Amino acid sequence: MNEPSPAQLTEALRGEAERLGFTLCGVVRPQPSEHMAFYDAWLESDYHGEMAYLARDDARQRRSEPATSFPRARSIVVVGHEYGNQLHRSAQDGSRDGQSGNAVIARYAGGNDYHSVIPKRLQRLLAWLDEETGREVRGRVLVDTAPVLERELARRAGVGWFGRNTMLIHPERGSYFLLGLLMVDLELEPTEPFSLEHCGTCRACLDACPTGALLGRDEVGAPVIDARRCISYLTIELKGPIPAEYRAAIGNRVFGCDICQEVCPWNERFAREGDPAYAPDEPAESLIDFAARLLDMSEKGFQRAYAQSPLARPRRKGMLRNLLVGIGNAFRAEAFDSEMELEALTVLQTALSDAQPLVRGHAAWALGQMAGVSSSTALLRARQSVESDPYVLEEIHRAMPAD
Ligand code: B12
Ligand code: SF4
Ligand code: SF4
Repeated sequence: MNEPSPAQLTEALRGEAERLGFTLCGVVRPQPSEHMAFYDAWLESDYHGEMAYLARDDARQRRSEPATSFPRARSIVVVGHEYGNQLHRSAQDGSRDGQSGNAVIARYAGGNDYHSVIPKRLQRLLAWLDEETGREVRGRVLVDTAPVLERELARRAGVGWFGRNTMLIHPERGSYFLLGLLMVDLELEPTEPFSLEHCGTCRACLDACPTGALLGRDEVGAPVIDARRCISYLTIELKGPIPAEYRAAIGNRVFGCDICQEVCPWNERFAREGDPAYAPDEPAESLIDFAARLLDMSEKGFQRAYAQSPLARPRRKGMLRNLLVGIGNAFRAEAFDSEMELEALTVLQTALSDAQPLVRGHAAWALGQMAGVSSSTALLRARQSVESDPYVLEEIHRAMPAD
């Protein structure tokens, strides 16, 4: 049997990738990054906040030369895995205006963690390459597991363009897809890069971002984000308290944010149902029930319960912090019946004596938002008399009505 040519292999590979659920797939050579000057300037502006792993010098070097992550690499296969489940969810639960009592989780995170879903399938793609070529193809799978500018490679592989919201967007699929890479020691034919930019004069994402994280394009056309303001960063990556100025804008989003994708006309028109691996098992849960459940768990119990879910990342205390911000927002924004109010107060009282200062501090803030409820002030006063943590005392002080 004749060995397939690089072009035949690429074509067959794309077909196999599609069978594995990767509706987007392209191939690039492991050339040095073209975007390091932009990346360095972005770090220089401190837009990465506490994500120190992005700024480490050795990792910076490796970003500039993708091949350092797998020196044998002759080709890089880039795949996109769609997760656009519950496409019309925001219209149903009011997640866009933050007025609902339900906890909103970003679409990519409702089901299984993509860091385990995508690698398993890319390993199957690698095994398929063995069969197809009749030799042992060596490869490395990367899904956020090495310092690589994944979107730059994906654009070069033809997967999409950089939208003003910084997301890579495909003209027939939108942007609800995750990226994965397979580096191989095999020569494949590179696919056509994506060279057009289809945002035009649209600014919908910039106008909709509730925290002003999207700063528009710079002088060379690169989209800029101040990650420190992004709800995704604030609810997933940030370890400590959420800065008070952003809490109201977070609404009921307790893990990540999809607003700048929800308003994008390319998603409104083209996004499809994603892979079932990312679909949530349960319908949306109320903020109060969710918080009550986590307050009852230890960190170990939480890690067990969320072992397969992206929600494990911020840990129990981070998720509770986010839920308490959501509860404060929900009760400030809407009038609830007295039964719900009582349920909220019970949860906040428990949170106010949690072992974690981060949880107690955000419970105090949430009580401060329930300005019309007299018992919320009584709870704050009671905690103030026994609290010793300076951060929590500060939150209680700010939450108390002025005398
Ligand atoms: C750090 C990080 C974040 C940070 C910072 C986000 C950001 N926009 O940089 C935070 C926590 C905020 C975040 C949020 C989200 N993230 Co994130 N994140 C990453 C991560 C790990 C690194 C990104 C990075 O290096 N950022 C720094 C900037 C400078 O790099 P960049 O975004 O690649 O920017 C490029 C452009 O600016 C471009 N550029 C430079 N010069 C020029 C010039 C021109 C003319 C042009 C057009 C472009 C251009 O080059 C830069 C480098 O390639 C990547 C995975 C990875 N390893 O790449 C996932 C990744 C980008 N995230 C992803 C997702 C899904 C999200 C969220 C949607 C999750 C959610 N629902 O909450 C949000 C989206 C928020 C948003 N609008 O960006 C996906 C994006 C898939 C896609 N279709 O684009 C990725 C690729 C993860 C994955 N494996 O799928 N994320
Ligand atoms: S994910 Fe949300 S907060 Fe972050 S840039 Fe987009 S709209 Fe703004
Ligand atoms: S909302 Fe408009 S400006 Fe923003 S990424 Fe989509 S098309 Fe581009």
